[in-house]
Amino acid sequence: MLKEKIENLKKQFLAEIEKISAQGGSASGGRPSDEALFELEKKYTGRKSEFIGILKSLKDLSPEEKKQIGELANNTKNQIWEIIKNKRQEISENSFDAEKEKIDVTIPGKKKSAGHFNPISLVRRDIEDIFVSMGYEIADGPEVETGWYNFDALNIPKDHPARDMQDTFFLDAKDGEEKLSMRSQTSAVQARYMEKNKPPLRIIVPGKCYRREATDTTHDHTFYQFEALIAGENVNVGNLKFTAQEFFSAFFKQDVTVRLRPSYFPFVEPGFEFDISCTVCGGKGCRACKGGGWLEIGGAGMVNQNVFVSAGYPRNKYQGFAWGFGLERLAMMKYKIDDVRLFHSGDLRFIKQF
Ligand code: FA5
Repeated sequence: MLKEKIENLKKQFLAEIEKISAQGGSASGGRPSDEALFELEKKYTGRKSEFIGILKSLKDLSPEEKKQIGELANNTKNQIWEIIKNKRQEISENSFDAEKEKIDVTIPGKKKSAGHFNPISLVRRDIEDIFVSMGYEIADGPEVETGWYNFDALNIPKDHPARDMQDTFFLDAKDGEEKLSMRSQTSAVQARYMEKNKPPLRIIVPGKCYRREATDTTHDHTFYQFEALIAGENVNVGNLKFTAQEFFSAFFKQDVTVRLRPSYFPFVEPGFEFDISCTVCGGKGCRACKGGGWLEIGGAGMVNQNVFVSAGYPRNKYQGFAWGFGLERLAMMKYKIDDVRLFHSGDLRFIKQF
């Protein structure tokens, strides 16, 4: 009886595996699905299967029958497992489904977004290209600065009111140590560079500056300046004006006129506020220049002899000019941006426009 039951179960199993293989469809090459195989295995050899029930009932048989039927049951179970194992093997070896995996080459591809430069970097690179082509070197200095380089060497003594013109972020210091500050102007690099280099020299210093500002559309706590410094034996205000004019015309790709207005910076003598003709209206007067035709860019002047002396040069041997222009201000004009705070806001909607 048991013998027939086992043989019937085997026949039934073989019929079923044939059926689920056919259901896999011709595209599958007559292979059942993984799930169907799993179900079949459970049905025939799982803990609650009829087959296991038969094996359990062997204990009630005579030793002779137990041996005979037990052997048959075990062999049949192993055959079932072997068949299932082979089917699984076939599935994993032939899992490529041409129908499912065919590629439609006419579907438009997904565009990968490559990174791009922040407008500050674009402007900085433009500036560097123009000055390198004019024979200038690009210099650099630390953003955390000593009082000496940020102020003293620039002819701004300890209690001079000029220090108040630039509200500065100071870092904590241990007792007896100097309080360092975040550089408030790229002019701090002037003495650093001159200590190590003798005239004639021509440098620009594009870099970050920090000030404790009540921010508004034209003032941020973090911003870029680019300093220019030139020193030699025959340098005059005419050189300053000409160089600046050449630069701005190249930068804005249009004729730009510059205007110097007398102003005060302790590190230059004479000192100027530096304006350029409005790049939006060409100087006729518009909203961007508030009708005046001029835009203020930064400070400039002839290097004060005290600065040369601080850097170790002899007094009155050399002349030089220097300026410190706002880099964001140039970017704002070039790209028609109306709020300086956008540059460092981290707002991707803004940045992605460039
Ligand atoms: C200076 O910083 C001088 N060191 C410039 C200088 C250099 C004069 C060499 C003479 C010789 P001032 O504080 O005006 O000057 O700043 C120069 C320019 O930096 C400003 O005209 C403006 O374009 C930019 N700037 C200054 N403060 C800010 C700010 N908070 N946010 C954005 N731009 C600023």
